[in-house]
Amino acid sequence: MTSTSRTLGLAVAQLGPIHLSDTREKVVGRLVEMLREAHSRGAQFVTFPELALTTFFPRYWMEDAQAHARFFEKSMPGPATQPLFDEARRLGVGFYIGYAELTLEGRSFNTAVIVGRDGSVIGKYRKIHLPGHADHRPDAPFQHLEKKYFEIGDQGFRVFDADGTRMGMCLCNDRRWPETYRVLALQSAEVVVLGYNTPSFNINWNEPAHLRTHSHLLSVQAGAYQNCLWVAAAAKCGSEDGHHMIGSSVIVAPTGEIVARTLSEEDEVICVRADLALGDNFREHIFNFAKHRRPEHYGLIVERTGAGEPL
Ligand code: ING
Repeated sequence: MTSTSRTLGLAVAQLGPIHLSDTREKVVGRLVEMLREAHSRGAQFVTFPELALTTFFPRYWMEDAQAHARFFEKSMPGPATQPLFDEARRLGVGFYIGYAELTLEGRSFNTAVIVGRDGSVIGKYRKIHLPGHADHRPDAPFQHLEKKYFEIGDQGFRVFDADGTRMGMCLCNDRRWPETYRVLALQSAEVVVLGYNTPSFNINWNEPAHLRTHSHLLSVQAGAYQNCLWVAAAAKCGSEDGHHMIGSSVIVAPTGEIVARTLSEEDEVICVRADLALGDNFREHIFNFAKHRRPEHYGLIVERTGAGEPL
């Protein structure tokens, strides 16, 4: 079947470090700069990182109220982020951005939104797979307190119409779980956008540093190939107040091939002209879900949370 070609100017805007001393206004200035560069290179959609407005604060122990006051957004857009929304609308570029959300009821989530080319918020996602711990571990070199600062997301994994592109989204650790991509692909997603903040060092065991990049790339490439998706993954990376996080932001095609990858651990834009019809060939043949999947044999995936005894 010859696919009709539909293309999307798809970009990732990787952020270098954000330090505790960096203001939101300064960070938003960096985001606007990268949005402009992406637009000048043909981007129609730009993917920013997870928690793109502040340092990765879950590495620090503090009272919830302190964290909420300093690192959370009460609205999106808000006063500090409005310039980004205004510039995106002026240029006619959609975007995804991750941030810490504090709701009017006082609930807290690790959140991302997809914004249309007209500057309107099209969809919201709240992180479901929260890694790390909730207790204080003073002997560890740093904390990973996403289970303390954020509630488990309550929006599910959903696909939105982003100016004609069927777009799903997720956040960071979600990209390591195959269920994430499959639930989005079963809703006919053709692109999945995600941001991540991935510490280079594992506080739980002496994991070789290179494996962090290996497992990141393996996860997004497998997710893309097995679900016929374009995947755009944006890092916030480099050394934030001495705490290093991996870069390797990538754009992956439905073939599973890396089409673009950042070279630095600084602010860096990568951009491709994504042929959305490329996924059609895979959906039509090897991963024709309707023709080949056998859910009657997959029951354990939703019946069990942890591993149990053989059937
Ligand atoms: N960060 C990391 C991530 O999933 C992590 C946490 C790293 C978990 C490596 C397991 C292995 O990329 C966030 N923010 O989820």
